[in-house]
Amino acid sequence: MSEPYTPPKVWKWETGATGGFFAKINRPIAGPTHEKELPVGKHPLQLYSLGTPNGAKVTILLEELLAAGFGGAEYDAWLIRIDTGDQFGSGFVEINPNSKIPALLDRSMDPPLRVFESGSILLYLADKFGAFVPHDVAGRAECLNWLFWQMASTPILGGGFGHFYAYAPEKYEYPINRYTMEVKRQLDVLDRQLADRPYIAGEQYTIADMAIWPWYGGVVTDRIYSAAEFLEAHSYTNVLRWAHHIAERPAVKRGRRVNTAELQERHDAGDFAGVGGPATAD
Ligand SMILES: N[C@@H](CCC(=O)N[C@@H](CS)C(=O)NCC(=O)O)C(=O)O
Repeated sequence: MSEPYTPPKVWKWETGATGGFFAKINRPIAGPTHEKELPVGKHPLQLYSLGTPNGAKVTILLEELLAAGFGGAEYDAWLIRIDTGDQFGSGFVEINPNSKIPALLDRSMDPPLRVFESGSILLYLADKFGAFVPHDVAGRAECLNWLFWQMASTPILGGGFGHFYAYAPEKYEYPINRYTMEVKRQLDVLDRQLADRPYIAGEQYTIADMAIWPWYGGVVTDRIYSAAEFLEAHSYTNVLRWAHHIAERPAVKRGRRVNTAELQERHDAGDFAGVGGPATAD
């Protein structure tokens, strides 16, 4: 157990007090810190993002849409460096008052439409192109059940477990135990769901898979948090089978690379050439 802490009557912001990896960007107030216009490219869809699991959800969907023949899904993806505070620039805050990637601007309409929150962006794009979300009422409801499950559950995985297991300046037993318990329960929820269906929402690959895979697929295949052994990831056999299967999709391979160190910006399919191999059609 760490030292007991008695909270003061009123919490005060002391820079650096939260410690850890995010100490220099965390702050208790919203709004912009500086003036900065966002760049605009040639396509109607402008994405401002970073290649984290939340960012990858959207670039995977955009690459899947393009692979499925929806040319209107062509997009410019601009890098938002959250470690240096790009998310607090005035232009970014205008399209996402919550200052978090990913954020999308659809310039195919006048005035341009802003979309923020990764789940909202996935649903917006899936509806816009009529793809990767089932058309029947029951199928759509099940897909959205799991999309919203991801949005609600993952803060426990990332902000809870991932923070205390991987990023906190010291290891504390209490939060690690608390969040490990819940993350293992979530992995078991997924494992049971995937026991008798190939994809999260049933027979069809949907935005629910695209939302869940970067996080939970990342944990079981040890891409994020280096916690696969700690969590006994090998025991979630259905999640592992699903995670490996989705990882093989060419659009997923492309989407994962966007806004990372190897491909900081993406403006057309040609940008993938020479980055982990050419951009092939699915
Ligand atoms: N619920 C949001 C979460 C987005 C989020 O947490 N983004 C992180 C990177 S993965 C971010 O931009 N962090 C910057 C910050 O907190 O200042 C979503 O799904 O879009």
